Amino acid sequence: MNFVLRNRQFLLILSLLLAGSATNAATNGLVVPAFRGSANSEAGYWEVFTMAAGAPGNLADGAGSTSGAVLTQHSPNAFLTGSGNIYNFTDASTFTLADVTPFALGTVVLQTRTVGSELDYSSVQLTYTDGGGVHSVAPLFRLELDRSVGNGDNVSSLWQWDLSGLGVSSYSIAFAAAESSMSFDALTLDTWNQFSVVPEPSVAALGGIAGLLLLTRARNFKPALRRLGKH
Ligand SMILES: [Ca+2]
Ligand SMILES: [Ca+2]
Repeated sequence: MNFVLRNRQFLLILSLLLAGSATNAATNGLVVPAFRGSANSEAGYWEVFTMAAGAPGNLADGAGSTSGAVLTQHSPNAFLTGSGNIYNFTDASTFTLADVTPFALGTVVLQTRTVGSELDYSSVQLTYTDGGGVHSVAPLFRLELDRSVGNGDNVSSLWQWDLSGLGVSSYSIAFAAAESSMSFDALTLDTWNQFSVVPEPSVAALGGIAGLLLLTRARNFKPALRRLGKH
C-alpha cells in the first residue's frame, strides 16, 4: 500500500513539474503526446459537440483528427450550450467513448476539460472484449494538467493506459460527472501501437528537481520490491 501511495505522490509531484514543460495543445493545459502523428497512431480532438445525448454521438471536430472514435453522453437531461459544450444541471452526465484502431494498441491517452462540477475521477475505466469475455482496465494514473477557478473549477485531466501485449484494437472508455452542473468542454484521445509515458519528461525537467524525485522513487522502489519478494 505504501508503495502505491508513494508512487501516486511521485506522479503527482512529477506532473506538477512536467505539466508546464510539455507542449500545450491549447490554453487549457492539454498536451500533445510526442507520438501524435507517427505511424500506427490515431488522434482526435473534440471542442464543439453536436449531440448532447444518445446516438449518433460526437465525432472529433478538431482539424486533422484521425480517430473515428465516438463520444456519447447518456443522460437525456443534458443539452448543448451556445459554445457547444455538453451541460447538465439536472443530474450527473455519463459518457462512453468508443473506438477501434487498425493496429493492436500499446497505449491510450485520454484528456478532458470540464467546467463547473468535476468528473468522478474514479469512474474512468477502459473496457475491451476478447474470447475470455469483458475486461476492465484501470488507468495507470490521472494527471491534473490545469485547474483554474471560474464558474466552479475548470479542470484539465489526463489518463493513460498500457495495453501492450493484450492484442486490443476495439475498446471503450466510460466516465461520469461527480454531480450535476458539469459542462463538458473538450476531449482529446490519442492511441498508438507502442507505449511511452505521456507527457514525456523534458530535458529541463530531467536535469533538475526531477532527478531528485527519481532518486526518491528508486529508494521507495527497492523496499517495495523486497516486500513483494522480487529482490
Ligand atoms: Ca479509431
Ligand atoms: Ca468546448
